Amino acid sequence: MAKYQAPDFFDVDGELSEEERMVRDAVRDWVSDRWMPVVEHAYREGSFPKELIPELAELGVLGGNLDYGDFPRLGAVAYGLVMQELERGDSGLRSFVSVQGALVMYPIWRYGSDEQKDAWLPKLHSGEAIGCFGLTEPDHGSDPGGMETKAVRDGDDVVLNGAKMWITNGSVADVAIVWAKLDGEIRGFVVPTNTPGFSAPEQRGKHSLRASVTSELVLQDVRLPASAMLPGAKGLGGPLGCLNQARYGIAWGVVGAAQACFDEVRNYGLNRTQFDKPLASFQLYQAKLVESLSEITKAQLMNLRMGRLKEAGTLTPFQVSMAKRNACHDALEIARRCRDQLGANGVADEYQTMRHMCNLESVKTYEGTHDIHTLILGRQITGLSAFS
Ligand code: TGC
Ligand code: FAD
Repeated sequence: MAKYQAPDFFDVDGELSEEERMVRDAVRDWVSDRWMPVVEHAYREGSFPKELIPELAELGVLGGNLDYGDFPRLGAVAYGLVMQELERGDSGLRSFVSVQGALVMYPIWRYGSDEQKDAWLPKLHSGEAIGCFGLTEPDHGSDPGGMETKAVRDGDDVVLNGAKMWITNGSVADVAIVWAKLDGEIRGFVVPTNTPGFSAPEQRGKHSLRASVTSELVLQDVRLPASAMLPGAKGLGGPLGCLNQARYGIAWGVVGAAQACFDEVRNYGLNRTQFDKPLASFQLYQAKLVESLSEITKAQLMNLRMGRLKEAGTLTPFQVSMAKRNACHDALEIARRCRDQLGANGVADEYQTMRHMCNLESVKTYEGTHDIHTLILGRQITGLSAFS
């Protein structure tokens, strides 16, 4: 495989601090050296290479942006670059880190008690514990407000009953953040997965995101002390506040996947000959490369601006929706175009493009589908809701 050359047509690099470049390069090198040799095997097997978790933790990327203890406190742009480099390796790798940081550590950090923070954040940062985030249910995906999972008070305890579906890391998690209605109000619960009544059967048979564990969560009379509830989260705004963090990471991440496809196809076009000339010498082939690089560049620039707004504390959820929607759509189109440019080789696992293409179908779907972000933005632009 040719050495990876990240496309950067508008010199985004020149806008980064030395520290941001160092963080980016450390993750880029780790992905090249440690992840790329194992990813195809993991994807074929349908498993996440858990043995690499300590190395990920060593890189400081698990919740590394949170202001807690001796965490590295990565800035928003540095954190985004980490996501970009991880997803260059595979969306499943970025998903693992996103869920752990943005969907498990973030809610504990933002909404949790000091006891919850001290019990879980250090272990999750060091990779000693793995977490998952249970919002989606079999009958409530885009409309999580309709969830049926219930919490009922019983003396000093709460008892949870219900089911979650499509939960990343579910079967390998030590702790689950479970969202459930208590007296009709959505609340978050920190559930150790060894609690009696909790189970997480793995969902097999995915054509996408195969190097990532996806599971149901089944909660049957799961009894917890009332202190397991996140005190600072009340209503749908609780989980949605976490999704803002994860969607931010996805907008950056999918650029990495698109960059990987582009890099692969540019090399391929320069090296494969048809009609006695390199493929890359044909106008149609070049037009496709230009289209892909233009879309990558636009997404890179939007992400950089988004990151700077986040650092300034002025980023809105609507800006995050636009970036997530735009980047996922474009990355998937780029992956499909690149797959076409590889001809028959594009369906072989010797090349990575089709793996990215299949993954991006999930990434476009989770954390709010393309259409849901369209409706979120449509409501923001017009003041009129088209959800129902
Ligand atoms: P709506 O009336 O809009 O809002 C209800 C309350 O929530 C507040 N809110 C937000 N707060 C923070 N951030 C946001 N982005 C927020 N959006 C809304 C809102 O202010 C309101 O608060 P309050 O105090 O007034 O009650 O609610 P709605 O029911 O009309 O619809 C909301 C809708 C459709 C936009 C939302 O439900 C949505 O985003 N649906 C998509 C669901 C989704 O994204 N699920 C993701 C599951 S997790 C996942 O996929 C992980 S993949 C991980 C991986 O592997 O990487
Ligand atoms: P639905 O909501 O049933 O939507 C189906 C289609 O209808 C979509 O095209 C949608 O855009 C469209 N639609 C829905 N409502 C409207 C409307 N009002 N107007 C017009 N069109 C509409 N969830 C978690 O909680 N935690 C996780 O860790 C997690 N990981 C995931 C990992 C993978 C690999 C996948 C695929 C999903 C994961 N999810 C997770 C679930 C994900 O967030 C949901 O799949 C997503 O929110 C969409 O919900 P749904 O699949 O039920 O689709």
